[in-house]
Amino acid sequence: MADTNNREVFPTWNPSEVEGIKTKSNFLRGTIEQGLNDLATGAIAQDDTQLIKFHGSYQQTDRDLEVERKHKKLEPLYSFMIRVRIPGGVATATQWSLFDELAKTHASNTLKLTTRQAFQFHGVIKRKLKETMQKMNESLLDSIAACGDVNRNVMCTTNEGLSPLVPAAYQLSKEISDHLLPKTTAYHEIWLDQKLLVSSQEDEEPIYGKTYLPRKFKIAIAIPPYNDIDVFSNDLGLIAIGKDDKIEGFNLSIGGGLGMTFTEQGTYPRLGDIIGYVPYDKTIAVIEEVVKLQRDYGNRENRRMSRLKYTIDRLGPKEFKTLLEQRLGFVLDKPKEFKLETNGDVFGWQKAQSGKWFLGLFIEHGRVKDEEGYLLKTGLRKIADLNKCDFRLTGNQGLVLGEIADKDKNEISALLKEYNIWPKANLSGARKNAIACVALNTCSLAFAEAERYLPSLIDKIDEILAQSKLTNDDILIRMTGCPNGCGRPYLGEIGFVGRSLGKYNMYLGAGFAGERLNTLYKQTLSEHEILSELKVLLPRYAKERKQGERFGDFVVRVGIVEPQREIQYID
Ligand code: SRM
Ligand code: SF4
Repeated sequence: MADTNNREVFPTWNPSEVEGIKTKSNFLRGTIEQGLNDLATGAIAQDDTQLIKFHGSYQQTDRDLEVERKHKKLEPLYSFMIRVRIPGGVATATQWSLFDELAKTHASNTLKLTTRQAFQFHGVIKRKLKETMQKMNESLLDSIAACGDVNRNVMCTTNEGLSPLVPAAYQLSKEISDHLLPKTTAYHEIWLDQKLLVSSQEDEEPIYGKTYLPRKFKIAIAIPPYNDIDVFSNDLGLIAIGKDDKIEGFNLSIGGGLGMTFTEQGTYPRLGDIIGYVPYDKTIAVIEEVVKLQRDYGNRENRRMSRLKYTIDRLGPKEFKTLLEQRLGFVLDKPKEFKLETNGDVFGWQKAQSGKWFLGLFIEHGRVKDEEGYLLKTGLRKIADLNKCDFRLTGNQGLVLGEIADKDKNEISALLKEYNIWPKANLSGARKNAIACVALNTCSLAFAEAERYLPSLIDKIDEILAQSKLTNDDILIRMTGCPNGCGRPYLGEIGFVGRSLGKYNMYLGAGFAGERLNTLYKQTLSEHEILSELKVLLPRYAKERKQGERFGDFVVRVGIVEPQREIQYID
């Protein structure tokens, strides 16, 4: 069958290499276990580097040392990143303390809070990988399906100070995560030494099947007016509709995804389309069917074209919706009205309906570490060791201390002050809202710096902002080291995407609430060129903006960039 452009809508795929690896992996086992015991190399077998992702880990190299080690004829300095599965990003104080310790003893002595509310350990050497996994599991958190071609960490606003709907949404995020967890026992066998009573061939994956999904799958829950989890950048987004503390249902968005490849025509960032409203009790059934449609119709040949967004655009959004409704056996209701106002974090103290306090903190690009004059990691550890709050990761690489009783507020505040964590003076609106992906030196796909560079660029941008009296204005700046979009740069009012070392494409004009993508403005700019552009754009914004107008809306209104389409509704 072909669509109106004569493209095959239901082609027969010539399976990619990764599909082959999954097929013969015996439900994600491969030879990972044997590879861990091979001490002649710091690496694991090539095929297993694909499989280990499903277990929440990536094999990486220290890219700073690439040239030097090659010169010395040494193999690259291999290590592993571990990503923890933690729906809604909520960790107990005990878990934080343990992770802090594990980072010190088994990893690079930093914790990375990711853009999907997860923890990452970097720099775990092969010899310590299993032990790290085991210790992490002792804290009752695991890394199953934190990466790989399955449903990833389910995101959800978890700052209870913002809305009484948060507890119900958080509960659902855990249920979705559990429901879509792979059923293979490979993880428990390999990492936790739990041998099976039955043969491993008995494994079954009722939702995913033997070859899992064609590609990663992402789900997030937004609670209007907050969109701090960027709901439209997810394969499947749920926008909560509720009353008091009860969620009645969700508007359903499908087909979001930000990754693209410079050299691959036909790849693009895309925001999800809203296709209807789902009552609360049918939510998991609907999610499962969307996942299964992607399983059955997703591209298994070209991994760069295999996310749900491409499946939907190939089939047609309306046709996809019809297929979904046929499988569900009912028609989706019309979407309900909602309004999103911001995709940034809310900082400072908020009191929840429960009477407990929640405090939004700024953690620059989610990197928890100690450095001279700023002992962030030590300070947060001291707070965790009190065991008087929990730790909630945000979708903007930030942190919320939660569930603080009135009686404990002063003690926690005193520690935050002692370690200069909160209140934090001299934070511009641009710095507070900035996101940067990991990039160098661990990410194998990075063309340019992001996390290690953006703070110094913002120092310079801050000077321009100060001259235009914009220091306190919230402006969303997002930077990534490549076009894959991990820091959601296409949703920045100003987005920087790495092209090569020191050079970035600059994007402008995303909506402040994550409802409109930005547009490519200039290509391969150096720092000097970026600052020259901003020296014109920011003063002009200060002078010509309308009352309350956001920077992203301004650059679109005055014609500096063409607007991208806003989110669409599919009838
Ligand atoms: Fe990402 C691949 C880091 C959120 C799109 N991402 C990677 C890898 C694993 C590189 C690799 O494949 O070798 C990066 C590891 C770097 C490192 O050293 O830690 C990486 N992604 C991250 C994190 C840690 C960025 C951060 O600084 O916070 C985020 C971890 C999220 C999590 O906890 O699960 C992260 N990645 C995202 C997001 C944002 C989101 O999900 O909200 C996106 C864009 C949304 C989307 O998926 O479309 C994103 N990552 C990608 C892609 C492009 C996927 C695509 O469809 O084209 C890749 C490359 C790939 O999958 O082949 C990628
Ligand atoms: Fe790596 Fe690119 Fe993702 Fe940044 S956006 S973490 S450079 S894959």
